[in-house]
Amino acid sequence: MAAPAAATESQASGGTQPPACLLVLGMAGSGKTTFVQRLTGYLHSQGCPPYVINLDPAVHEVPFPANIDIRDTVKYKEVMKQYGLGPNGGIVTSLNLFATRFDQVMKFIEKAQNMSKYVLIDTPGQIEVFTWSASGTIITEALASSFPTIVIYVMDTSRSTNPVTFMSNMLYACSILYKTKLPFIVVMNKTDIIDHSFAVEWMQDFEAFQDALNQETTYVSNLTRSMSLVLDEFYSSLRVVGVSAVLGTGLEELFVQVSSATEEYEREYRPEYERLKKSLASAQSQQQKEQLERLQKDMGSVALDTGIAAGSSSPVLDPSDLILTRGTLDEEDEEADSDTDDIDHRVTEESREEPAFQNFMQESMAQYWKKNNK
Ligand SMILES: Nc1nc2c(ncn2[C@@H]2O[C@H](COP(=O)(O)OP(=O)(O)O)[C@@H](O)[C@H]2O)c(=O)[nH]1
Ligand SMILES: [Mg+2]
Repeated sequence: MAAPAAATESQASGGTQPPACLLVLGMAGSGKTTFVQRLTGYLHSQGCPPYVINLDPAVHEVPFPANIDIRDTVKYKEVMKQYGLGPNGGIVTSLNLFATRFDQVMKFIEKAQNMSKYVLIDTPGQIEVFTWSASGTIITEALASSFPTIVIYVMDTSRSTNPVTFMSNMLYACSILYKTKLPFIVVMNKTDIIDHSFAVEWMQDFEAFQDALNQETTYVSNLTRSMSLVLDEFYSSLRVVGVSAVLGTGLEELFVQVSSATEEYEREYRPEYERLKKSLASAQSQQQKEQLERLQKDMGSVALDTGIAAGSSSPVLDPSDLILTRGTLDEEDEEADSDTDDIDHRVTEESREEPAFQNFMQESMAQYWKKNNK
């Protein structure tokens, strides 16, 4: 019962404790969405309802009640069509558009902090869309500079029983840890299929992992052997929890780890962020501004060419305002969209991006004016 305990502790300590943001990352199919769904249900049952954010623009159905859903803001299929992008480009661009207005999301989280002790954030299916994109960095840094933010790396235990696969997954986890530099929990999911004890043993006992590797004869295993030495330090401080998102097992243990990760944030990250805030405030905001400007320029420079005077009293400020307010555009049927998979995106995406976006902006703007001038 760590969740309510954590909640009670913070209430007892007087002032409002900022909510802990759990950023759920993991390979496609590892069970992130199912995990967030299960966690949401669990926290509700503990009388500690979380604030839930869906950042996957391409998910068909969100199986949990999302307080903020990127799909309400950016229609990824529309973005695909208007930019002439394939599915991956559409997802990345949608997240970029959303990230330009993440300040608004931050305000919502701040408002909700008296009601929710936890903010759960589900991310796009393909992990690299978030972990290796400018928008993922902007979102992570925005969260981590204000709230205790913990990375929850979900892995599919049943697909990691091969020592080489396991190691690749762990290297990926390690790279995310070093990139985000945030408190980190590895959730070994799908323990209803296979218990995660084999993985824990591999992490704690170097010999056991070597024995497993010895069954492998490929050249890859030699590389893995030397790399596993490197990973030893990573393993030694790693929080690992076995969970079944489907059955809901392991969640109490998870919240014990979340409490300890939150403490780690307060102890090690918060002072660092405060120090950074003070000494680098201007430099940092300048850099963020530049990043945002670059993003906005990449996607929305055309908005400046539409003939609206700079000093105009128009409420339209930038492309993402339009995205946020343009309402629902026509839904397209599945068959028509799937044709775009045949396009060679490397050739077409960049060349089409600007004119397509220009059309998109003009259409959106027209709709926006119509709506607002009624
Ligand atoms: N057996 C089992 N299957 C799971 C578990 N968690 C997720 N899944 C399944 O794994 C698949 C991918 O899950 P999803 O949550 O969509 O993964 P995501 O792409 O990471 O969001 C779905 O078919 C889920 O039903 C689990 O704990 N046990
Ligand atoms: Mg998902």
